[in-house]
Amino acid sequence: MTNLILNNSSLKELSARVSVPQYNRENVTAGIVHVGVGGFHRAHEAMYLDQLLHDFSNTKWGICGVALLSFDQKIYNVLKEQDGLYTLVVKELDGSLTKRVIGSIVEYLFAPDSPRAVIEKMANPEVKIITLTITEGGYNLNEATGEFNLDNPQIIHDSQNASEPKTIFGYLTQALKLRKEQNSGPVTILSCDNIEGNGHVTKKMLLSYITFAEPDLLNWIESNVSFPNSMVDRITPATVASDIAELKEVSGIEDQWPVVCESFQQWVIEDDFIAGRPNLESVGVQFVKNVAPFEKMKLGLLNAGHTVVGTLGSLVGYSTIDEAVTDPNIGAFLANYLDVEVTPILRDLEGMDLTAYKQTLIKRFSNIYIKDQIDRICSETSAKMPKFILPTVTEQLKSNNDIAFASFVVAAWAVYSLGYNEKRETINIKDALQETVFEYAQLAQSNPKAFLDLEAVFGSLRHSEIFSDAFAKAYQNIVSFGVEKCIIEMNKN
Ligand code: CS2
Repeated sequence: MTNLILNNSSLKELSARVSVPQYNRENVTAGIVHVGVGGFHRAHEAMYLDQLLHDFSNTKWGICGVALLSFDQKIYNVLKEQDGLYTLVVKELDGSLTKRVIGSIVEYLFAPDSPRAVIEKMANPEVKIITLTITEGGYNLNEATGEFNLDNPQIIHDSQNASEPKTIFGYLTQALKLRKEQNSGPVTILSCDNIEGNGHVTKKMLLSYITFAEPDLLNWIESNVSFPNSMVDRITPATVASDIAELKEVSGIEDQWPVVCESFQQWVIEDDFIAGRPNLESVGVQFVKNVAPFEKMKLGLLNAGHTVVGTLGSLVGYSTIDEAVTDPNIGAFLANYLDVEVTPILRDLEGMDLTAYKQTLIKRFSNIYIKDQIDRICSETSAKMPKFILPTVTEQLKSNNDIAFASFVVAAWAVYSLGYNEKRETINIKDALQETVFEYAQLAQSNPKAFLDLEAVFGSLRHSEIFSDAFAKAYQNIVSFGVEKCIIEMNKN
């Protein structure tokens, strides 16, 4: 078998080895602009649209990917070289896998090189939807006030350099302004990040910026832009060198950046697309009136569950989620946390089978073929805590319910943030607030509660005596006895 470099010209020959797009990519135009073409987008939205494009009447729903940050240079270069093509390797729980070349990304722009091209693309009348995966921390929300952070230097930059923005808010504002000026028509902005009420948050944050930077645009937006909420789900670890090597060895495909993911996939969206939308229900997307119950369940159980297993697993010295969750003590801790502290706040969600969801989620975490990196899960924990774990604590406190497991995880994060696991090995921390978190983690060594003064994460929760006592107790226990002994004790109760 000869090796073939993945691009448009090798597709035909590759079709004998893997499934490839059967539609004519040259006929496909970009009705969607997507910002943040990471692994998750490529395993999820781009995959759904690829499937949709196989119904040949859908040619206007291709994707134009946008790389917003200089950090994205590498993926941009790769996708450019590969004509937007990449291989999606889906791994089942039993280890069987399917490989498929995805063709829905038909254009790609690198914003730092050509901000104008991105603004014009977003304002193109053919574009009906702008989708975002800009991460939980990307919305510039001040957790302490619940408001848009106007002090962020990048936001100030954008307000003073309108034609060369750096943030998503600067880009969207200029694009909407241009849409209004050139009569491009309405557009939907769809957030695909793991945030409760992600559409509401996007709208609130964008309007705050616009009120500050381009107030004349507000009326137009009110009647020309919609912001549906959505819930997205598919576990997608970071691609590693062995994924690339394996694909080459087994299938002879030279793909510089394939994506590996689990087979589970879910996308639930509120049907509020002001400029029309593709017929995504035909490929399994659920359209609902209210996405809140789905989102609450997923963030509270799955994403929070990841943070629990990742933080404890990292301190103990594991490197993947499957290793950590199959450690019986961590596995039992996770099950207890979900049953005792999360399930009570979800009990009123109509039509949700929580027991089945929890069982499936533990199976998904345990998938030994996925090897989801704890480093990935623990990246940006300062943004994930307030979205995944702390809302549960707040709700549990309102009903005087248990918060011991959650407080323990927060305490474990404080210890983790010192940068060493319990084997005294360095932890590879990746967090936009890393330096600040480290300072508070150091203070916590002599006064644990000082960690909770990290206002950007804990907001007003730091004033709760019950929470801070539970946190301090957990912190002392971890330092004195180590994670494992503590969780064995906690699991007994
Ligand atoms: C993870 C998510 O980043 C995280 O902490 O929980 O990336 C998770 O894998 C996805 O949301 C799954 O849908």
